Amino acid sequence: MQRLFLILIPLVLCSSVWAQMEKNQIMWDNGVLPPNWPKENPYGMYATMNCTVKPVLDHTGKPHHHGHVAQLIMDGGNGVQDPPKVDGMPGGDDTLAFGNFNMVRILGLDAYDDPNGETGTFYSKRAFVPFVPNRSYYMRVWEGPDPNSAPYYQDTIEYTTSDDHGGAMFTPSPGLPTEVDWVFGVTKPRPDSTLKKDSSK
Ligand SMILES: [Ca+2]
Repeated sequence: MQRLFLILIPLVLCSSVWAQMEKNQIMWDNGVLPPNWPKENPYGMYATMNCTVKPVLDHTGKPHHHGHVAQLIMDGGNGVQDPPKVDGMPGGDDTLAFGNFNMVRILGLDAYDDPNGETGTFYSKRAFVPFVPNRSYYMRVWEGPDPNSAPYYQDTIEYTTSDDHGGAMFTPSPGLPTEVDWVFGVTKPRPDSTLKKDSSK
C-alpha cells in the first residue's frame, strides 16, 4: 500500500504541474521563474543542454552568430522530431519542454556572454528539470533571434553524455545532473517559406 502511494503522489503532483502550464510557454534558461512555478520534480531528473564540441553551422557553413535561439523540445510520444509550425513553435505532437527552461541562446562558452561572437556553441545556465517523466527531448536551433521569423532551422541528430552516446533524442534518468552535448543536423528552410511566396502572388 505504501508503495502504491509513493507511485501515485508523484503522478498527482505532475498532473497539477501540467495544468498550470500553457502549451509552448516560453521559459528562458536565464529568466525568472513564475512565482507558482515548481522548483523540482519528484523524479530527480536534471540535465544541462549544451553544444560545446561540434559548433552548429548555419546555412552558409559558418558557425551560428551569437543571439540565435535554441529551443528545447519534448516529443509528445510518437518518437519523431515533428517539423515546426509556421510560427516557429514545435509541431505535431511535440511542445516546448515542460520544465524550468526551454529556450537557450547561442552565446559561446566564455563566462561573459558576447552578443557579437560567431562560435555556434552554447551551454544552458540551468540544469533542465523536467516536469514530465519518461519523455524524450531534442533541440532545434533557429538561424535568427526569433523562431517566428528565422529563415532556417536545424534539429539535433546525436547526443553524448558521460556514460551514454545516442541518437537525436535524449531521455533523462533520475540521478546526478547529466551534461548533454548535442550535435545538429542539416539546415532546413522554415515551413512557411513557400506559403509566404504563394500569398504574395
Ligand atoms: Ca513527436
